[in-house]
Amino acid sequence: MIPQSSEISSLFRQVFSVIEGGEPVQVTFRNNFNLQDGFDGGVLELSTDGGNTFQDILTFGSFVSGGYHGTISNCCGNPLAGREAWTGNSSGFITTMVNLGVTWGPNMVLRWRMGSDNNVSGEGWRIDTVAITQCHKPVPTTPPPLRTSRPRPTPAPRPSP
Ligand SMILES: [Ca+2]
Repeated sequence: MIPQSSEISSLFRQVFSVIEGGEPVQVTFRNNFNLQDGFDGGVLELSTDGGNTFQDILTFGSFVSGGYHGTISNCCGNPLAGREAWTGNSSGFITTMVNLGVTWGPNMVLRWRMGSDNNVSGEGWRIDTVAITQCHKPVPTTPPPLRTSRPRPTPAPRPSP
């Protein structure tokens, strides 16, 4: 059977408490895809309005590792045509890490979205071990005072009774 062009997506909503004034968020996940190279592909998108609209993750930030490495062809009806995506074969799980460049908000939703064209299928796309990391901003600290006391002599061992 030849598949019709289609898309499928998974949503990931906030499942952790937000650090007010924290550093921008980093998203890491295990990424395994075997999709028709250049014709079928997957992207990661972010919504900042509770899932009403989504934009590609690269609108907000950049990949640290395991980023997109191909462009989806305009030829055959893929809804992601013309976009950078994960396409082809990752040859097993790779680690993808994204610096979002924005702090996480209560209306943010991540979406893994796969689009295929109207012919030739691949094995598919697997996502695992999603982690969203946000750090506190570093707090300025005053250096500890220098130690001025002299080191104590090592006590002599006591004779046992
Ligand atoms: Ca295809």
